[in-house]
Amino acid sequence: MRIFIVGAGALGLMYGLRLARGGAAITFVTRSDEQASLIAGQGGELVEEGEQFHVAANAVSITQCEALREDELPAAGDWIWLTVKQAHLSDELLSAVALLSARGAAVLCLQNGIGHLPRIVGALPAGTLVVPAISTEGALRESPGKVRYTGRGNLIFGPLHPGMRSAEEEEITQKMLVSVLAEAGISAELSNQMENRIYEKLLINAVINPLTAIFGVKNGELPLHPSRLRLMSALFMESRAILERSGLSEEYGSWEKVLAVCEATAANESSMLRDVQAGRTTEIDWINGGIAELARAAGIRSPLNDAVAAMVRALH
Ligand code: KPL
Repeated sequence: MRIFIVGAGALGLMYGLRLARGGAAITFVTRSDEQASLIAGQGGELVEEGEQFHVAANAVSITQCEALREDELPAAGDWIWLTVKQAHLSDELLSAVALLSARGAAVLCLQNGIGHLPRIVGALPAGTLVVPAISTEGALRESPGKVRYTGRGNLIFGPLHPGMRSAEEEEITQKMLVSVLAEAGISAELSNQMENRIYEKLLINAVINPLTAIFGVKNGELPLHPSRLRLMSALFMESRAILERSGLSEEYGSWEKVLAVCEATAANESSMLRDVQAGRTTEIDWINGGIAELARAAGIRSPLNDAVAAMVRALH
């Protein structure tokens, strides 16, 4: 099984280098030609538990995909991991993924927020196995070829809607990936509750990400101040009510879970705070903007989600 990692940001680089180190056949498909030549020429650096590992890997850029030979392209049984952020899911990038998936490879989607899956499915060849995933692992990219693995977590994936292939074939494809991941020491879980998992992650991101970005604090600092805690709680209640109307089950997405994530990632800056600090586009439109969309579709109001979305947009 070959794995093509589209996007070599923090998450893509962290998974790709850990997998390559574990012996998996990895090709990075980067957004820039420069990053592809850097990784292909010098390999990547993975910092894990205070140790630094040099890892060799193949790399091409999305514009170079068209020049790949038939035998270099992914085929049935291979995987394409889409690790770019929502803002980078451009038409150009999706055309490259369509080319890569034309011979039957499955596509794993690791985006935060909602709204991207129908777009991805629509851009890929009919019948492509598109699998949503969420990651609770921590990674910090220190340079285009170097990543620090900052927090052990889990990769959870599974079918969202029955695909065009048989359920049995889909299950085998996904179980094979779990075993390749296990060989590289990556803990993965197959779930048939992906809608709940995606909404639960969305709820956590909808509370922690905009508020850490607005207040400029680390995840662990957010609940420490009483007025910030009240704001967190109000944003949680509004978001939870909207997501429940959209199908979130009671067992997923509790207030305790949000606080537990703040504690488990206490020393981290949220991805949204990092984006704001680096002057990058944030994922606000797909997180709180996505919840506001769901609210509109259900005919309910979302004043706090609208407010934090407007404030975060004003920050960049
Ligand atoms: O997923 C995250 C993010 O920063 O985007 C959390 C869970 C908030 C951890 O930082």
